[in-house]
Amino acid sequence: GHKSAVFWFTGLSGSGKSTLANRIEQELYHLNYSTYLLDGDNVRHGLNADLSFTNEDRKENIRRIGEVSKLFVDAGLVVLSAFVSPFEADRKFVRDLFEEFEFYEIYVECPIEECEKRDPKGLYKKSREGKLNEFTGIGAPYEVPEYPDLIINTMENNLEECTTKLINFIHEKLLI
Ligand code: GGZ
Repeated sequence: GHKSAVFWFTGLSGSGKSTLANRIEQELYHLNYSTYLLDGDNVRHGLNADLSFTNEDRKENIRRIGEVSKLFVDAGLVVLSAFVSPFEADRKFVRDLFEEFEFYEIYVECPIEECEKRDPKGLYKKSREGKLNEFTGIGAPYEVPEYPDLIINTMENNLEECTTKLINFIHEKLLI
């Protein structure tokens, strides 16, 4: 067996959270870690299908994901959670569910101009056209983490560089 912990990715839509988390999951698999990846694609369509993007629903979204992450940590897994999680208070709530060496906040940093250029789902465009209310970074806030455990800048570093940096960090933390 190995240690279990949560690596919590926070950042704007289009910053690269899910891409990085998926890539990291592959790497950890090859290193023989048992992992589980939580992101909007498998949570917001199922467990949290009843939640919208109001501040209250985002808070509840993050609370439930935190509790699910805790169950998976109890089950012995390395959990990768990739959610915008825009509010410091909600991220703090999740952190407080865990022991000090079980939770690591990773800020996936990318200027909003770059995220908007990438716009993989056309959501920034939709938001600019007034067809999507409360979109994070435009009609809704994103609170930059004050004390993240790691910052990964996906504009200044390519996917390989980000992956190497993350794997080194995760590997180190799983040895503590
Ligand atoms: C932010 C939204 C919104 C609004 C739909 N605001 O780039 P994506 O598409 O794949 O990631 C975003 C995802 C955010 O869901 P989370 O559960 O991570 O958000 S939170 O932590 O704030 O609860 C985006 C899409 O859903 N999306 N509407 N209004 N992102």
